[in-house]
Amino acid sequence: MTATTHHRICPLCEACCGLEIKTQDDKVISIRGHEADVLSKGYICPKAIALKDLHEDPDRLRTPLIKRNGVHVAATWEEAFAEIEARLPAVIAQGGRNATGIAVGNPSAHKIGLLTYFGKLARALGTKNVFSASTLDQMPKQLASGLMFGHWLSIGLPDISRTDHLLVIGANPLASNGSMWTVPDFKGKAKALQARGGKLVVIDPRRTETAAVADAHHFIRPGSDVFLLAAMVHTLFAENLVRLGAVADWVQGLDEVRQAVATFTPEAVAVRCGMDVLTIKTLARDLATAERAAVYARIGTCTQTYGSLASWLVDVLNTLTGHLDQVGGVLFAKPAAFASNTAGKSGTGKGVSTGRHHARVSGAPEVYGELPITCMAEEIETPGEGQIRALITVATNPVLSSPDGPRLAAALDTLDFMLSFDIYLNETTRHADVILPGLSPLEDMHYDVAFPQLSWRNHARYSPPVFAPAAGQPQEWQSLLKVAAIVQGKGANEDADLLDDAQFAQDAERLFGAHASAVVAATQGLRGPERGLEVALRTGPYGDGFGTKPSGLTLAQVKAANPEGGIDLGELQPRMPEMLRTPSGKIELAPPLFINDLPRAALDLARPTPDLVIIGRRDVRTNNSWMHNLPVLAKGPFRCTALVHPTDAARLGLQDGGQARLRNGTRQVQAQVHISAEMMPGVVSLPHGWGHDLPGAQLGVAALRPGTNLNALLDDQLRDPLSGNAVLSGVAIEMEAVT
Ligand SMILES: Nc1nc2c(c(=O)[nH]1)N[C@H]1C(S)=C(S)[C@@H](COP(=O)(O)OP(=O)(O)OC[C@H]3O[C@@H](n4cnc5c(=O)[nH]c(N)nc54)[C@H](O)[C@@H]3O)O[C@H]1N2
Ligand SMILES: Nc1nc2c(c(=O)[nH]1)N[C@H]1C(S)=C(S)[C@@H](COP(=O)(O)OP(=O)(O)OC[C@H]3O[C@@H](n4cnc5c(=O)[nH]c(N)nc54)[C@H](O)[C@@H]3O)O[C@H]1N2
Ligand code: SF4
Ligand SMILES: [Mo]
Repeated sequence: MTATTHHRICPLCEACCGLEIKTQDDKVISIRGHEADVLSKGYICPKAIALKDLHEDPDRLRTPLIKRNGVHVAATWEEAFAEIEARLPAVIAQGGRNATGIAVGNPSAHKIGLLTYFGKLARALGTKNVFSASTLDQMPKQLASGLMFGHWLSIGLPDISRTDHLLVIGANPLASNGSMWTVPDFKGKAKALQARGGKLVVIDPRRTETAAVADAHHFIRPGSDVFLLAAMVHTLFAENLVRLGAVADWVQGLDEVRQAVATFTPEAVAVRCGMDVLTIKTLARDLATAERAAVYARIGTCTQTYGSLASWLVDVLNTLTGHLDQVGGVLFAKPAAFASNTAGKSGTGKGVSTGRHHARVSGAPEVYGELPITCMAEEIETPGEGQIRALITVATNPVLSSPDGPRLAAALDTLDFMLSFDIYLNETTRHADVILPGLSPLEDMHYDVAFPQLSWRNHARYSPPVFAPAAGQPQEWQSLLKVAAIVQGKGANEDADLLDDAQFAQDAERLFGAHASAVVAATQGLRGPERGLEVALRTGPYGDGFGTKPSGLTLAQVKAANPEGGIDLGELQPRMPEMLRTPSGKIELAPPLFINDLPRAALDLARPTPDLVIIGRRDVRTNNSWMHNLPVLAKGPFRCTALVHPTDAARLGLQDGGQARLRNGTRQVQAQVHISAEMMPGVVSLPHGWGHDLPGAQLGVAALRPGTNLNALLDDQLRDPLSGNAVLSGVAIEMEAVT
């Protein structure tokens, strides 16, 4: 038998590398980087190889499970949908739509079926209790970008191949491979930057893998980025370094920003940041005087109580130094499909707002259609109208991923019904009454919906399935539609394809009016996400407009380009003011929500800082909570260690390799200590996504070295009040040796 070669985008992280996968019969025989891939040019990390383990993992679910007498048993698809029909509508009948909740997690961003069909189920439920991993992650960045530029996914991206100066704050792309920035082989691109005389500067409470290759690294006290950034902005004004450059005509709010940062002098913030005054000033001056420079900040700056302020100030800095929308500065992608900032009227739009409704218990405002995921436990626990009695989880494991996992786990057990779309019986899905498994990524076609909006280069890449799914196994979008139909009272026996056809006809009517029937006719033979993709590509900025621009893109062309690594649409280009979707048609430099929140931060400056705080950590061989069951990644040194600076270890009597108890109020966990001068003194680092020792899960490999659940230590009540994002970083803890 000869091997067959396939090309597929890796679905495991935001780098979205192009893979070359060789198969023989139904076996994967090799996985390598696809050299011709227009985005990743052959780069991969060790996780790509683990796709084989994932595909073959005996613990990966292939049939639905139903919980009977406390035990999960295999069921047919008919039985599973019948069980859902028997139990879910009853909850809605009794408690109304808000008696349901739905939570969606990280892998859905990497599956076009989940990403484009999740919303259909959420809309069918009609609940305001919609949660996602976004409020454990990047919601502050999305809120800041939304208020400044008019859309939630208008994210400024460093033009890494042409910049001379890159300031990285609270991100470790050498381990994470980039986030809110699809930039495969960050290391290679950073080296090229340095080779042409440019500088990489890193600000992080740990001397990370990225810091190790940087030209300069500065420690910062966790949670104090807002102070550093405000003081840098202050310095630009104080030293007359503000240059708006080419975007000057579009900027609104300069004076408000100047006034708002007036008290945040470098002298006022230095102690709080753990940095010296000159360093803060130099960071600002270097940024202002570099011809081509960019500030990139990520999860470390988001998962704090001032996450939105910090995210906003990052783009204030980019704007005030003349680097926004500049080649070699910060640019906006122009993706081929699905981008709201390429649709509708150009240069102006509805903008974004928050607080259209509020969480029932905490009163937290809705942001981007969601409530904070850290409100989920109390929304389940607290009686009254709108109490969540049925929960649907879609590709999420909040018992490990979200603060106070033990509290959430206990709450899940009190639900009347829980349904999980997941591929494992794990720490969260063990609580589900029904689990509907998705396909292996190798059985799924794919096109990235979100990441081309965040990519270092414009492109269009389509991945056909490598293997056909097992007979009778539905695609996840089909299962989502079936459950939506059950919720809508159509019963469990509707055909998913017919449901999809009906829905598509309706959507086409809404979107294309008089042309709807022509669009339906032009997409004959396609279904599901693939049909949505065809419409998005053809009506997108490079599309053929269904024949009105005959040389434009179609799905057929993107498919045909798969063996040669997709279609390259070139380097990012300046897009002002066309990409703006703010009501004013301006870059909103001073959104009132942020200006009004700065005094909260100013008050905080006076408070004492704790002796010991905890932060997270990522390792290239892990991914959040769900890849510890894959043998190729699980082997090697134990990674769930608590890194402690030598002076802290000495002060606390901790031994390298020994066990320590970490305490936050009444919450406590135990972890293995690793003494490391990488850490800023006073800061401990423990990775998240571990703790695979809970009963009822089926994760044979992960359970061998379960590690510690960092989120069992964190408080679900700590949030950024503007974005609802959880505080995962800089939380005060105590630590003691366990003998
Ligand atoms: N303390 C702390 N906590 C954190 C973070 C941190 O830095 N510190 N990071 C946060 C961040 S950034 C994120 S994004 C969240 C992630 O948190 P989650 O969104 O909960 O994601 P994971 O923990 O990766 O869990 C993914 C789930 O999806 C399932 N899954 C995998 N593939 C598929 C599939 O194809 N279909 C379906 N249906 N299910 C699938 C897995 O089995 C698993 O249950 O964690 C957050 N939690
Ligand atoms: N290998 C691997 N890759 C991943 C993931 C994974 O789990 N493993 N998860 C994926 C996901 S879901 C995401 S969202 C991305 C995240 O991608 P990144 O944002 O690059 O995530 P991290 O590697 O956690 O880097 C965050 C850095 O912030 C630092 N930090 C912590 N607190 C603070 C603070 O208060 N201020 C500052 N300035 N820095 C701080 C930490 O020390 C850490 O080095 O990674 C993705 N890629
Ligand atoms: S960096 Fe690794 S996990 Fe991320 S997309 Fe590339 S190969 Fe996959
Ligand atoms: Mo994330």
